[in-house]
Amino acid sequence: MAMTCLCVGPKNSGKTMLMTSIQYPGSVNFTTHSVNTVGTNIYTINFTPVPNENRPTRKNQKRSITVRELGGEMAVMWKNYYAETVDKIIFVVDTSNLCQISCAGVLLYSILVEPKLQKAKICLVLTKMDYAYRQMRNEALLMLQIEKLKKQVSQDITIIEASAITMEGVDKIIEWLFN
Ligand SMILES: Nc1nc2c(ncn2[C@@H]2O[C@H](COP(=O)(O)OP(=O)(O)OP(=O)(O)O)[C@@H](O)[C@H]2O)c(=O)[nH]1
Ligand SMILES: [Mg+2]
Repeated sequence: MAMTCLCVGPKNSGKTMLMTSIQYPGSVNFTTHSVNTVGTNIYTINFTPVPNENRPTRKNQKRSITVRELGGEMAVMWKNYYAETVDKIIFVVDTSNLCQISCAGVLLYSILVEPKLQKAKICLVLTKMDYAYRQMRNEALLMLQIEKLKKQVSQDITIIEASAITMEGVDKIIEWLFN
């Protein structure tokens, strides 16, 4: 069965920019504008395995994954996309938005307790790390109450720092997607 991957997070947290920079490397820079996602966006992420003698590529290895972004504007409707078939969730948090981080933690918690999403793997992306006034990883994780949250939920949570502008973390997100 095809893998389903969702990309969620508060409005303006940077989902569209991040997914666009992953889909089309080099297409996003500091002059790029984005519009709020009304409804959902679909991204096709391709994976080109680097030839490696020690790690032969498997014949049936997935080369392309589709990710569906759910706009922050329609958070009340995200539930319609939750299903047992969702195996990966990218949750995007804006580290430059101090006011939004704690709310993002509550939003993340509400996803993690969703009965249909108990088997999903979670990638928590701390984005906009290119901003000088961002929260650092540890402060952001503290505000999100990650340690407390991890004790209460069953899912595997991978934390990646990223930026759509500098492409920091993009490789790690792709690796996580295809693993
Ligand atoms: N400096 C910087 N700005 C970013 C980055 N990612 C997004 N932005 C800016 O943040 C704003 C919102 O980005 P979007 O990617 O549209 O946010 P979104 O999460 O898709 O928002 P919704 O679709 O409304 O849920 C835009 O003005 C972007 O220019 C980043 O990595 N660095
Ligand atoms: Mg968007």
